[in-house]
Amino acid sequence: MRIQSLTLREVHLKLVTPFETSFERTIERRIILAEVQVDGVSGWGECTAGETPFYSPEDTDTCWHILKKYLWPMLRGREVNSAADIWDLLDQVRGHNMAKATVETAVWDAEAKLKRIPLWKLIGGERTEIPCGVSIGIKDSLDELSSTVKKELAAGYQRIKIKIKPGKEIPQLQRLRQDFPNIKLMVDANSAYRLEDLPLLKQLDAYYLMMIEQPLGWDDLFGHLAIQKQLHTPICLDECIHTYEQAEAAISLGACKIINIKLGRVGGLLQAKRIHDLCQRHGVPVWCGGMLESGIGRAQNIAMSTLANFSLPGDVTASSRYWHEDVITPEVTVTPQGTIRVLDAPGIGFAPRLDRISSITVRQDHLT
Ligand code: OSB
Ligand code: MG
Repeated sequence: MRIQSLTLREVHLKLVTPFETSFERTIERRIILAEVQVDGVSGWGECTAGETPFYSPEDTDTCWHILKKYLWPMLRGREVNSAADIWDLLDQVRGHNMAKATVETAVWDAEAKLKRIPLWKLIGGERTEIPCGVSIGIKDSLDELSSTVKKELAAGYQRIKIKIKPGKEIPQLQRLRQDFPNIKLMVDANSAYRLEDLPLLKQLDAYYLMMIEQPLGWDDLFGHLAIQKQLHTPICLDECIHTYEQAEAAISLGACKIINIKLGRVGGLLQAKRIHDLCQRHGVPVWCGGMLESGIGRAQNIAMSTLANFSLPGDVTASSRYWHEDVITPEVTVTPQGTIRVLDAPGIGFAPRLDRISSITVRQDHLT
């Protein structure tokens, strides 16, 4: 396969509902879409970096810069046997996993299209239906939180995750357990707590949560180990896991019992699969995290979620929860049972809507 060109487009998309985490409130996304030309076929990938470096070190602009200045020159005109070769070609660049995943996932889509098979089959996926949960942002009032949970449960979603931060956890959990005693419930702190908050984190054990996601610092494996020893509730790591080696360290130290895998954060599908396989060997379940993706990233997430050890409901949900109009056709929909049925069309299986994409593109670069 010969890598012929890369088109980067920055698109702006306004969320249907603003999304608030412990670190910021997002109203509009600035997303880079990558279209790579391989042997005359287009493959599509999405950059999952945020608008700020407040979740992880990359942002939309660092990704554009790294892709254009360093990653593309390492790939331009190259002959590869598979998208599995891309990661090693980019080895000289340290970190910048979200920038790397943008182009790597696009080459996977192109390879699957060239082979006329769905991407999920190309990577060895097994599930034809994937379980879905929702991630609910921090709300101003308990009534608003409770009614949002009620609406998502009615839509069929199998588990509820709420974002928390100091002072916005105990009253929220008390209310939700009062209104919904038996649902599958979990929390995500996005690194809002410190080791000294252990007494408070211990109180969370009373709400029989499936897991507590990333309570401590984004690079603090040792702290998570210290609190996991003191908690009954499993810790799930998100921000801490950027590499296979970090996943290995987290598992062997006992810093977590569950891992959230995000394609961008780990550098693409090859690394995601390696971490998935490692977790599977150690009996650590994984699930697919979300980054408020447009349809392209969502489709990539669906393909990854078909791997066997994605046994817990992920944060991959219907297009309409995020966008008035998505950039793909068909849009992603969820069954009344809270699952997404995997498509059998070649590649990511959802077609980019070029007219819609060009109408929301604010900058574009065609690299050859
Ligand atoms: O920590 O999982 C996270 C969104 C932005 C940044 C970080 C996270 C999230 C989410 C949203 O939880 C998940 C989704 O895409 O619905
Ligand atoms: Mg998270």
